[in-house]
Amino acid sequence: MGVLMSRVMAAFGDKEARILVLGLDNAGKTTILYRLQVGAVVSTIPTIGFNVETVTFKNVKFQVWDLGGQTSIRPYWRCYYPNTTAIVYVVDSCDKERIPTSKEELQGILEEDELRNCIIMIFANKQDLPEAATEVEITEGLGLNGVKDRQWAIFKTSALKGEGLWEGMEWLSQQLKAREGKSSFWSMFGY
Ligand SMILES: Nc1nc2c(ncn2[C@@H]2O[C@H](COP(=O)(O)OP(=O)(O)O)[C@@H](O)[C@H]2O)c(=O)[nH]1
Ligand SMILES: [Mg+2]
Repeated sequence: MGVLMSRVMAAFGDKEARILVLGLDNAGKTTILYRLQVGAVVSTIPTIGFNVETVTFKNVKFQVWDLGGQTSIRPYWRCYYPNTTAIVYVVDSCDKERIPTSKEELQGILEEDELRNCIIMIFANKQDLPEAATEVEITEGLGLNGVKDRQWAIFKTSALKGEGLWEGMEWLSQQLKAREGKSSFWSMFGY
């Protein structure tokens, strides 16, 4: 495992935490999971046919599934929301036709009560391909500028080449550290 990943993990402290890696099918989520090289990916189909991939590293679980499609399985997603610290939202930058769908799915996730304190990291993936939409186009397409009440950031990535992922993880660990600092400050006053 890379030095950077160790640092990200250190930023979590020893609390149980979850990172959800979400997005439409074919966005590159599974590829990213393998790229992070945190351990063996375990694939399970827990309920009525949605596939969840899990990698556990110490106290942090990375969990991946595809958004979009059947609405009947959505209530089951909620089982995975508790203890979620961050969401890595992956977009296929070349699939311009489905950006509105990806936006809708993201908005749905942002509205989930149990996920309201999550840090949101967007990966505009497949940037190695010439037809990829730019970061600005993805930001607009997902309506990110309207997201005011959350910590979010967007990164250009190529899961295929392993580019941009670490910049994102570095940002995430900074956010976690800042959050940790804040909570230890307030804990002095009994909060
Ligand atoms: N060119 C390119 N292809 C990618 C990239 N990331 C993933 N892919 C390809 O896109 C397809 C879908 O990737 P996958 O990880 O299975 O997507 P998932 O459905 O979101 O898990 C596979 O053929 C990957 O090799 C990338 O950054 N660039
Ligand atoms: Mg997959």
